[in-house]
Amino acid sequence: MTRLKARLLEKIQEHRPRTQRLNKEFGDVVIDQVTISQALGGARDIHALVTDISYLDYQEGIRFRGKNIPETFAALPTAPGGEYPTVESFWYFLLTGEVPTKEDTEELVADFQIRGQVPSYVFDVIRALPKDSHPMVMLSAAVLSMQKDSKFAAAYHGMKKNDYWDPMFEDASDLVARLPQIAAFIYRYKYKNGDIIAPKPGLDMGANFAHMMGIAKPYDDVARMYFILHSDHESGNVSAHTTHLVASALSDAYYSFSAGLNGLAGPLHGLANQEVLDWILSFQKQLNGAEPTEENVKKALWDTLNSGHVIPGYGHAILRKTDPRYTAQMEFCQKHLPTDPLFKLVNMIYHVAPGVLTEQGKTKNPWPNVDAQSGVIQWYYGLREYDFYTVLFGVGRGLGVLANITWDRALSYPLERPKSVTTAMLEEWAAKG
Ligand code: AMX
Repeated sequence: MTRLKARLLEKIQEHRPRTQRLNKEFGDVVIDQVTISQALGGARDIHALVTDISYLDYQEGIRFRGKNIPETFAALPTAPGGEYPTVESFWYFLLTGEVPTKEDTEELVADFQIRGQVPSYVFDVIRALPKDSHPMVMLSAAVLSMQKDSKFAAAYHGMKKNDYWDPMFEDASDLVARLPQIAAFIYRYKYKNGDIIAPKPGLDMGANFAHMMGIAKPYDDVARMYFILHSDHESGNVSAHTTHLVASALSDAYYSFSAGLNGLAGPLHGLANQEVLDWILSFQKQLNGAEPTEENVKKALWDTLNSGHVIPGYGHAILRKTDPRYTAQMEFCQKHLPTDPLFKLVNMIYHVAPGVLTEQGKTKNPWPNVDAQSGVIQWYYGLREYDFYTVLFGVGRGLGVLANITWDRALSYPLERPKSVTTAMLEEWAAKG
């Protein structure tokens, strides 16, 4: 058993009595009420999910295991020769809530090299798809194709409920370790004439991803930062919730995460990073060589709103301020690409868009989310095929949602099954006031 798995088991054993006691002794305590608007409005903000892996505060933004983004980056061991933590150490942290030692991390990096070997049939599945399939289709199909080797599915009939977490952890770890190679394969297959770069033994996940993508330093740090920032945003967002919901039927990690990726591929969720770049490029095209100014940015934003579209990269279902994931990436840009014209334009949009959205008066949050800033960095380092950006989000999101479903099985969270009502029932309740 690896050090991570042994520590995770201790953590699970420590935690189980807390959940069991709450359920048994305090099960009737009311924690929320549901309004008609919430029932009709996408269950927005109903407190009905439990996760300890991350928590999203309306004002402050995300905390991973109690630490905000700067604290997370500062606490975890940095990769050799890099400025950001290894993704492996973050995986340990998400699963256990503890900062790993150097030995823990080294063992995990080595473990991921073994787990990370992608079966060759996965590449056959990707190649069998039409080449103009969206890269998210390729990623989701590749993940799903590995279901036949699920350790959870194989062990299910002979297992006790208390042991479900074990093969779920194994599947989750295998998946997390394989995602970067699958993503890099999709990129090089689709956009680089199939000139695939094999993984290099001995590198951590960020460095290996940069290597397989064929992008030089500091892209290893970009990858580490990107995967960590996109990992988790508590469990109610579409990709996390879908993964959790599907896993609640005791579907294994492959079925569950593939479903979560399909939700991430929606333009209101993870596809927004692609939409942001698309918006910026069509705006630049309209300028026809003229300099962007606050006036023409403002006009373009209003044109988007007036044509009935959303401004991608702005707004959030829960957050009510600038997303700290946006800020973390902006700080990276200020350090590494301060004079880049695209970064300057994104900054200009940041100065103008919140005012425009406030004036329009519809959105509850006029501030930028993670997707408003992320594409600029990728563009700068030469990754300009922006329909690939959501795949990067997906690799990162795997860390959070797969840690979550491992804990779902550890704590025996049951089948999820909220109750529907009819419109007539809502009308009856409305009449009663
Ligand atoms: N541009 C224009 N209108 C917006 C808007 C934006 N960026 N954000 C919200 N609105 C509108 C909504 O469409 C809604 O209009 P409606 O009443 O006509 O339906 C109204 O404002 C109220 O919405 P809200 O309560 O503020 O937001 P929400 O919880 O319904 O939706 C989100 C949240 C993210 C889907 C929305 O802000 C949006 O569409 N943003 C643009 C897409 C985007 O950036 N998505 C990425 C989010 C982060 C992520 O998951 N990766």
